[in-house]
Amino acid sequence: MTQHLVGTTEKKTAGTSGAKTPLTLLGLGAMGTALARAWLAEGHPLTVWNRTPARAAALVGEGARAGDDAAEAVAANRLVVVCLLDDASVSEALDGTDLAGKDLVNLTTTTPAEARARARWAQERGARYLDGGIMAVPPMIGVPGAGGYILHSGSQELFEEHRETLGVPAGATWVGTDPGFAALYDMALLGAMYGMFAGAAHAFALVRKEDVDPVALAPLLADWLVAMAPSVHRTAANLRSGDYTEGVVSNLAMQVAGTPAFLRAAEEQGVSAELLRPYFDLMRRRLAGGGGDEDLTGVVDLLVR
Ligand code: FVH
Repeated sequence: MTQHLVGTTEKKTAGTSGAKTPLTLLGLGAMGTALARAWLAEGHPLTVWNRTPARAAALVGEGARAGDDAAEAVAANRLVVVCLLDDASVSEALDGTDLAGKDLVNLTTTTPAEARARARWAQERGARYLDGGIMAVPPMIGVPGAGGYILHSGSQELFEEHRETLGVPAGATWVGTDPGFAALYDMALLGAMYGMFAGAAHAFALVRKEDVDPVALAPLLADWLVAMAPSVHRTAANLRSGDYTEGVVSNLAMQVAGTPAFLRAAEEQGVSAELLRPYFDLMRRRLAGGGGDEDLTGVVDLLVR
């Protein structure tokens, strides 16, 4: 299976590339509305549809055309972007639409298996298909330099055909021909994000009953997380080489020896250690298996069933 990461397409300045591709967008939730505004701001003729029609009203005032129903909105343009709640809502919204000859880009968060099934489903209906995963929150959409990007997978040719349009809301990045890869990357990155949120929740809980202003802790916390984030490059290099002792800075034996202090500190502060404990258990299992000279890379293998 081909897997490539190609350069991100940053938002283009209006008027640099002639006529703008017209498109249809199904789904005007928080994210869909932000996407719609980005395309309208770049001058793309836009047809929108939402299950609750009232959500289209403001966008119509800003230049969008509202389809009477999903089928009519889909019929309006070759390029159809979908940004709905989940895979089930995509089934519901597209039921009864004619997708023959359409280029369907599904930015709804789904699992890799759902994305692959959706690609086959679209192909059976005569559509070309790209899956997508949005690595941004709505305020980052249409804001160059905000750090957001959108992962795409499926036909590279189709991606290239629509690269400019797809790159308007946030940088467009193609991650492989396997239509499940955008969802796979999305789940991996968002999963890591939730791990970070869990760690931050523990940190704030620890100081909650003390005379510590959470606003004073926040910049220290953010800077620390940013400082530690590059450790993923070492993990990745060790996973690739298979040598988990290479370049180790803080070995597992030392780190496991420190874990009881974290549990005692939580106890002292009247804080549940339920977010830390599962990770500490994995560290201890790896140590028991002989990984004392490694860093934390071995935990990855304990997770893979
Ligand atoms: N918002 C965010 O921070 C995240 C950032 C990362 C990517 N996600 C994903 O984007 C998808 C859409 O998210 P959203 O923020 O727009 O979500 P909501 O504001 O809750 O809007 C949901 C839209 O889905 C429509 N909808 C729900 N069920 C159905 C259905 N059965 N049939 C047709 N449409 C349906 C809903 O319509 P309505 O309630 O207004 O009638 C909204 O348009 C999502 O996959 C995130 O994971 C966002």
